[in-house]
Amino acid sequence: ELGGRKAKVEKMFGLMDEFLKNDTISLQKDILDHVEFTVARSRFSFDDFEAYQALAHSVRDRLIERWHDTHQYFKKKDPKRIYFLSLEFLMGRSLTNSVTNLGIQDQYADALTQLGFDYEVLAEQEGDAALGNGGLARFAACQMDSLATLDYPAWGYGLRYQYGLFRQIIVDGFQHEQPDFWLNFGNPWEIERVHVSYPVKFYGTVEEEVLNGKKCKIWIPGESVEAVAYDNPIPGYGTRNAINLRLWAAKPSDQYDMESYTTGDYINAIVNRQKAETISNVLYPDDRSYQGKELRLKQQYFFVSASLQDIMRRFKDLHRSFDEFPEKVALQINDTHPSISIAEVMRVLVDEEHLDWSKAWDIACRIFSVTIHAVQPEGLEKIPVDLLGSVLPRHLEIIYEINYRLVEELKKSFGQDYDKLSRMSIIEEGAVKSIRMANLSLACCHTVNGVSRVHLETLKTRVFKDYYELWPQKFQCKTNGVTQRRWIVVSNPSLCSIISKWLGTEAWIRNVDLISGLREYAKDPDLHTEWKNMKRVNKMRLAEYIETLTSVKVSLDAMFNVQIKRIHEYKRQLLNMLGIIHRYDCIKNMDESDKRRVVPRVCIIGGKAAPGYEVAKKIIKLCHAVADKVNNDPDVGDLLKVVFIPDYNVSVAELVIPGSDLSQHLSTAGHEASGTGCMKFLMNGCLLLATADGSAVEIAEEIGAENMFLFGAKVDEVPALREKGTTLKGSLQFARVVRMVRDGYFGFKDYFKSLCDTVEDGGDFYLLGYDFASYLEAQAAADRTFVDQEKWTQMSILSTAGSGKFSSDRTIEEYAQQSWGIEPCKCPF
Ligand code: NTF
Repeated sequence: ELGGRKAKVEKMFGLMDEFLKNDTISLQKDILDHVEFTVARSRFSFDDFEAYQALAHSVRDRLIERWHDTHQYFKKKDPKRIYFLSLEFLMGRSLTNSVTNLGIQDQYADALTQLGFDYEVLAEQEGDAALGNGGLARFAACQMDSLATLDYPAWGYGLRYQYGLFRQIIVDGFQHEQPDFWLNFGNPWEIERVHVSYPVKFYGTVEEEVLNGKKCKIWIPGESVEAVAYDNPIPGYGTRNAINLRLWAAKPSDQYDMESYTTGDYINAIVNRQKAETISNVLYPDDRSYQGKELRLKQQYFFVSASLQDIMRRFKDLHRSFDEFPEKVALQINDTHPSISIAEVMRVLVDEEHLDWSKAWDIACRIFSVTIHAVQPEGLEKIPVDLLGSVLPRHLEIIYEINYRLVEELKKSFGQDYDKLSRMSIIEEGAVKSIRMANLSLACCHTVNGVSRVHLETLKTRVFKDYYELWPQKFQCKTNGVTQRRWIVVSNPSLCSIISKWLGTEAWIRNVDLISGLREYAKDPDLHTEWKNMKRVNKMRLAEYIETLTSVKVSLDAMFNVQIKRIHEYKRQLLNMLGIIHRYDCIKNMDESDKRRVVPRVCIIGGKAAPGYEVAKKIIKLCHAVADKVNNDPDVGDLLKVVFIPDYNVSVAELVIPGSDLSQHLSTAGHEASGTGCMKFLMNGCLLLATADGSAVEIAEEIGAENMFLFGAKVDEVPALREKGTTLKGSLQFARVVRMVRDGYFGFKDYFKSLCDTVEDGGDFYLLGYDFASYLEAQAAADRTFVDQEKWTQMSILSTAGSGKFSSDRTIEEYAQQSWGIEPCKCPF
């Protein structure tokens, strides 16, 4: 038998080429084959989109090859694996990133040119995979790139939403949301695994049963939905490793609702079955609060349950006893969203594997670590007890048991300090009794990570103070990072060549510490010339894009001043707008000779507001109202232009960031957990104008505070300033610009009234009034520096040179060593 099988395998190998070939002719042949057999178009007539599809499939073949080899190798070596659970991944486009990481971009570009196509034009055909809202989700994507590049045995697990983050369209200056039909034209980057599927159960009751003389609980679920795997290979750079991002889609289950078939209501039975699919239908578009939605809870449990079944199956293939589980498995919970996995692991170990509670708990405590991405307690999810009890009745019992034991333990430390006990409890008593998912994570995880030093401090001293005092060793700082592959190599190829040329090596693409070697040349006139040319070409590309989208023509000599991120009150896009209004007001009051000294500016703003977030939506409208007035004012001309870029997403960022001179990060100190956008700008040599918040504090340490424009209240000043409340008055300048908006200078007087109220009338929670003067001063400093182009370019070079620390490669190394205890496992070439 064995001999027969071996012969078959040998025959198969003989039939296959050893590896797919990457010479120009082979690539062309592959692309044409895909045109004809995958896309099913004639190879004599196909358009750019079809060419993109064929190209993507030929890249996908190469990815699959590596991905198979990597998994074969992982299986053979059986290292400890990290499983990264995240409800959101913001991957953006895959083509250019994959081709770069595979190292065959030039070959593809040649192959396409010879076929009469342009690689860059085809790359533009791809839509973004936007299965996430903002920072948290994009950071997850950067981490996947670093995990693959650094050869870590890692898996990502998440949800395959049918509709990703909404598309933003602007009508008369107002945001409208439209569904993101990202799968309508197929997705060449995923592999549907119909045979990898698991049932996920909901609702029902819990019953008691006696097994081997012991009482046990069993869950009799009321509904079952099938989770089907869609695999997305993630290639590393400069390695053969390609890891897997496995996203689950909900499908009706075979066992589901058999009852209705027998009642004869065939049509309704089918329609009801289809409802199962709604679980993975749509991403929640609000990134800060999602309290108490049944569908949200079902999404969380759905992906967690399927992932854990998959992980346990893989473990059990090779191991008999769960004693070894913590040696083979590390589970990372990305924010509190997947914390139900703690209860699920306990349920499986206790109810299905029949381990003792204390043994199961010990295992759970050794496998889980969590990263918190929010600062405000509102960002931490709470689930009403009634809801959890109805959707996952057994999990609610388990959480009660965890909490009972936790409180017993806390009593040993804190006696009868009931205030403290109730703050630390997983159950929140109150009008709506709820489960605090963060506390569930704190009780179990061996590590609780903050995403910057300032953020960790906030977690320790405010958000989780009680827990920190009890378990200080659990709290760790893992400052975020971003991948230089996507954010320099792919999105700014000219900068990439300059860096490699001046460092004399491309090694920085895998080892970004080397980038500090640029410091040595920060004053070199030849480097300055190359640097300025690079910036100008990138600005030109951005200017064309702006003109196509908004019909606004902008001057390349102006300073491109950018703020792109989700619209939030704490991120203070309104401060930016008020600053712009101030600048406009000044220009209006200048004579011609003063005007000659004004540094021309193009102010670029982009970002989405959560659909129900009224204040954020008003800020978007204000941008448009101000832009309308300013851009059409002949007194102003090229001295000031205001541009709102609609539908901000990852690929827009890839275009905007390399073309920016100055970027703005204006959060009220203590509110931005880290910020990762600033790191992308930093890498691209854009100067930062920022508050001393989140990672900006660490950036200042790396590049020197003199190389950026810092302003505003410091983290520890904010609480006292708020205390002063009503007695705090912004400057006269502040009052004047707010008055302009109030008086309808930009129209829409009634509509903007409530927006103005947020920063006046004793409110101003985010301290715009207080910070305004210092903000204007920082802007003025930026103007003065911009006039001195040598100085500006030097600061720009020093920004890139000091960005090494902010690579997600460094972040991942820290996680691997300090939280997960995993080692690289490099697939041999
Ligand atoms: C974000 N959080 C934080 O607001 C950012 O400061 C941070 O850089 C990123 O996470 C990544 O850590 C979120 O996106 C969320 F979802 F929590 F609101």
